[in-house]
Amino acid sequence: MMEVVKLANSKGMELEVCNYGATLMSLSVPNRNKEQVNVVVGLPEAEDYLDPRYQMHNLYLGSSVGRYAGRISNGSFQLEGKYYTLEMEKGVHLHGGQNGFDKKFWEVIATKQGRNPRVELSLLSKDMDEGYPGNLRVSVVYELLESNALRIYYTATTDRPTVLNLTNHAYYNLNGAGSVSEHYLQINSSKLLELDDKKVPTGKILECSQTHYDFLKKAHVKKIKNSGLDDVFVLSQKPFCASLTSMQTGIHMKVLTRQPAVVIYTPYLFPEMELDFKGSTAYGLFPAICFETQNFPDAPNKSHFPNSVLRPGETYTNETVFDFSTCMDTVRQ
Ligand code: G6D
Repeated sequence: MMEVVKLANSKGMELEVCNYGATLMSLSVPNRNKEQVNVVVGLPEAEDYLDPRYQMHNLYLGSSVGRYAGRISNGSFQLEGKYYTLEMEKGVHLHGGQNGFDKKFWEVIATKQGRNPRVELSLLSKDMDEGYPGNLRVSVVYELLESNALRIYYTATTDRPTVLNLTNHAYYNLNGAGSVSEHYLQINSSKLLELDDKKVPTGKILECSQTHYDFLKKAHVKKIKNSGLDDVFVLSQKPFCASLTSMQTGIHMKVLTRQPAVVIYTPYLFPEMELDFKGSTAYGLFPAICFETQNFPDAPNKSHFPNSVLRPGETYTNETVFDFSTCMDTVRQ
């Protein structure tokens, strides 16, 4: 049964979460003039996320993604001598499969209003759910800090060894509409994973300086040219991961995490003709950008990648903070 939880801190930050997919539906923060801007792309009502006209586009707007976020090659992996096969399309398993965590009804298990308001949702992913071994108990906490930050904290435990990689697939646009092409982007990474033609890691790690992906210094998102980003950046100087700034609204967002990588994804276009977005917002080319903090994709099949196996008695954690502030200098686009 669908449930929506709204939270607000004392500094003008508000969010809406629904239990379907433990989805972040909206996140509004004050701009330099203290007006609210919804910086997360979402749909008008929670029920819209069930609509086949939305689901057919596989956008994962604001969703919690798993059991394994990203791509797994050949839709299979071996674990403790056993061979597991997963749902796949064109030889690739993506984001936990057609019925991944983004399409499950999570349970709202706790809500706290007042200072640092938070909501906790929980899911039991049963043994062999979408082909993955182990009964996995997952939880996610969305928390609004009084410093105007959003903290997203995933934890999980299992009763049998399994592979696991969770992330949040929110799309950010600090103008609340239009395009992110003129946003300034900084990525605190000098290395990225080489991907094959199916966007699966080859196992090779490239220097960003060898590509046009070098965002160690802030640059406009439009520097990326037409192909956009859909890449895995290796994080070595943590916790600072990336930042995004809009000179139009003055909103600045810093992304902090201790995960091994961040997948940064800038879709070229949304299917605007078929979808109504929250607030009847219109987006343009390069409408938003995702910061999917996570382990390396396909780590279950690449022994030299960071460990992706969770065993009984261990707790998986993935904590990411999106820290918001405003910069007063106004450079009109
Ligand atoms: C595309 O390749 C991209 C993925 O990285 C993204 O998560 C998805 O669209 C929404 O498949």
